[in-house]
Amino acid sequence: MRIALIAMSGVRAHNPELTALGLSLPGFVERGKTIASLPSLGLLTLAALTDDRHDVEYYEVDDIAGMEPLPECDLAAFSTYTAQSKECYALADRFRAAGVQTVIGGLHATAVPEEALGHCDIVVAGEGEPVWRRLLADVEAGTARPVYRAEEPFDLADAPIPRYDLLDPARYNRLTVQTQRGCPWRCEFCASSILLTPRYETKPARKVATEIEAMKSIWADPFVELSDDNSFVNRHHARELVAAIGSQGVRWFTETDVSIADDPGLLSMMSEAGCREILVGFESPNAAALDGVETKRNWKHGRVDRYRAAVEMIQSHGIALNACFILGLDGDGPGVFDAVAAFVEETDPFDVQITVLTPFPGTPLYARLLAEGRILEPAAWELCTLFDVNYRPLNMSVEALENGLVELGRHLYSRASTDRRRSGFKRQVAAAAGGAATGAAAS
Ligand code: B12
Repeated sequence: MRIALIAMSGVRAHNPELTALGLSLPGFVERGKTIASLPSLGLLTLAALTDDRHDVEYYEVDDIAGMEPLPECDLAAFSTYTAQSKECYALADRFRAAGVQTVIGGLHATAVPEEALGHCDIVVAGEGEPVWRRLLADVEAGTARPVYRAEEPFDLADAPIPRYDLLDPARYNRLTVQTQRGCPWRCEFCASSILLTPRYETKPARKVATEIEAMKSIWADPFVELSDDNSFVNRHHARELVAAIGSQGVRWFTETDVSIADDPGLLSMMSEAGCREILVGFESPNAAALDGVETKRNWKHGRVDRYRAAVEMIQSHGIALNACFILGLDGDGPGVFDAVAAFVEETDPFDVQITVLTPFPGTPLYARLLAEGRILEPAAWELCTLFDVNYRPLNMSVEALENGLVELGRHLYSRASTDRRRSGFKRQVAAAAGGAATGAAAS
């Protein structure tokens, strides 16, 4: 069979003011450029599980959307998130009209498989690896079912090496590798891999090293982004993982939770192993807003007192921090914009990310806000960009949240604020190095 793998990549924002403003501000542009050009690791993974007798082509949506006629194939397989799901549906409709079988997978199809089925022949809900080979065999035999869903969580020890060789490395400024799935914390808003797997799963460290090696066969000195939700929950695995990545001599970035600041030994290892930046979801600097955000143990609420010290602890190891805040949480009012600005000014994280609370389908947040009659436009998935407001905040108006996001963005991503944070980071690194040197001299 000829299989076209189609990645609905790119970044999206509908709010015209934020789009116009955001795209011209230094802090936003830098991160925006970086994240806008990442390939679909899900599709590269499925490609690796595809028998050699099939022909596989990998496309980014921008390559294909304007193509007339569409590339010839027997099966068009799409991977999409929520924000681009409608664009994905429109493209799948075109393939179907041309007589091509279509399959859609990914986080959005997992959350609303029935909706996706309106635009394709087959939907894969949940992890792709356990069902992909069966699905291809059924398509060949003409017996494919409308929905495939893995029965058991996938064991990442069985993960194939993603087909990085299908990519043109010149198009990307980072490549991704995944070292774990799931997260023990159940944040109400989380629309990430906890929707795919109920367990916290880790990939054996040596396997991660092998995958990075494969990446290096197409790009000698890649910047590696771990496509993880929370890399270092299992501290034993974390140490093996960091050592394995370190053995590859690459620079890398990942996402983890604030408890990393409790482990200076691991931070030192990470720094030596090439970790350049980590992203941590602080969500809000206010305790009241964090109360109940993590639904299992109220974990984030219990950590807020240590947020300020955490920034310095992380950055003093030479690891830049991207501190993430969600604007419009139920426990926050209009004071949150100044509170975030003050937190950032006091602590100087290298990067800051501000987004608005976003009710993604399949999350407890979406179900709650829908039940409370607070979703403005149900199923307006194109607004699930993290920058567009599609719910009624509890303690401020929609306009106050939209304007607050834009104003805070204008402030935080201004050249002055960006330079200030970058100098603050350098100061923290230098102070720690000075302290270490003094300590060494004294001992
Ligand atoms: C890398 C990444 C990106 C890359 C994606 C590159 C790409 N082409 O896929 C880029 C930078 C383009 C990106 C963009 C955006 N992203 Co993003 N991104 C991530 C990130 C960090 C990792 C995702 C990843 O690689 N996972 C690993 C792979 C292996 O998992 P997977 O894709 O889910 O695939 C598995 C299954 O889903 C399934 N599967 C997936 N596709 C298919 C297809 C078929 C045919 C089959 C059978 C199976 C299958 O099988 C795979 C293996 O099991 C996550 C956060 C995180 N930590 O996970 C956010 C995340 C996915 N992004 C998010 C968001 C909101 C966005 C943006 C809207 C941001 C914006 N404003 O523009 C855009 C989305 C635009 C769009 N396309 O709709 C949300 C999505 C939530 C949601 N449910 O939609 C997440 C979860 C982060 C968050 N804050 O919540 N992102």
